[in-house]
Amino acid sequence: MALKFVSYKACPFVQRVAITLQYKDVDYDIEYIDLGNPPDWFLSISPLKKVPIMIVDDTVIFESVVINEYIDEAYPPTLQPKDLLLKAINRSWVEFSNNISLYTFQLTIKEGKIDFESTLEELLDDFDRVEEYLWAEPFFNGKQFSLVDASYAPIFQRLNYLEQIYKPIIEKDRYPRLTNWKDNLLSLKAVKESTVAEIQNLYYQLLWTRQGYISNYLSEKEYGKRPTKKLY
Ligand SMILES: N[C@@H](CCC(=O)N[C@@H](CS)C(=O)NCC(=O)O)C(=O)O
Repeated sequence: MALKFVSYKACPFVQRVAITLQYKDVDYDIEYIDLGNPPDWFLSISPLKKVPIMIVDDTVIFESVVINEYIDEAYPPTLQPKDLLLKAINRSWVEFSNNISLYTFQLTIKEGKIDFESTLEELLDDFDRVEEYLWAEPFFNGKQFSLVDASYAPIFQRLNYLEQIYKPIIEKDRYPRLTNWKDNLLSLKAVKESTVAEIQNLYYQLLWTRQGYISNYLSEKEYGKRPTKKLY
């Protein structure tokens, strides 16, 4: 089975699939595209015009959650719990991560301080829910790494980058279990090797390109004259 993974370097949805591939040590080819100027071949095969897509032999699958479940089942042993109810709960929290991922993205585009801070509050409220649920360590289900872990790690990585220019976001006093979980995930080899090496700089470049409120925490000296706002 040949896997061709179509990606964008800074995409958190791409990264959650890359983490699963890395963790399972699966062989794959990767092609990065420029989402600001997507190639025609990509537009013609990606139903939502979004990355990631995975081309399995000649078949295209899309949506990161679905791709991750496919990889998980096609390359055993599974990273999902055997117990059906626990597996459903895992899926629920993966779904919940999509919401958090959206807030994390919105933090990069909100223009004013008030909008930025209210998005941050919504994100923190979601993290309160996760903190209430978390019961295991080092990973979401305990010793066994899972697709839930793969889904949250890209979010934690980006928030970690934001914290380095802004101020603490996931504070240990409010989120003791979440903080441990985040640290355990960010130190994992499969997570570290799931992006291009220059991801942190690329992420800051993207903040600069998007020109949201948070870009005020980057300096013109380093990133050049303020550009016209773009998403990618
Ligand atoms: N629900 C999708 C979301 C994927 C997504 O939003 N990808 C972004 C890049 S991070 C994208 O391709 N955006 C292009 C566009 O919206 O035109 C998934 O989980 O795969």
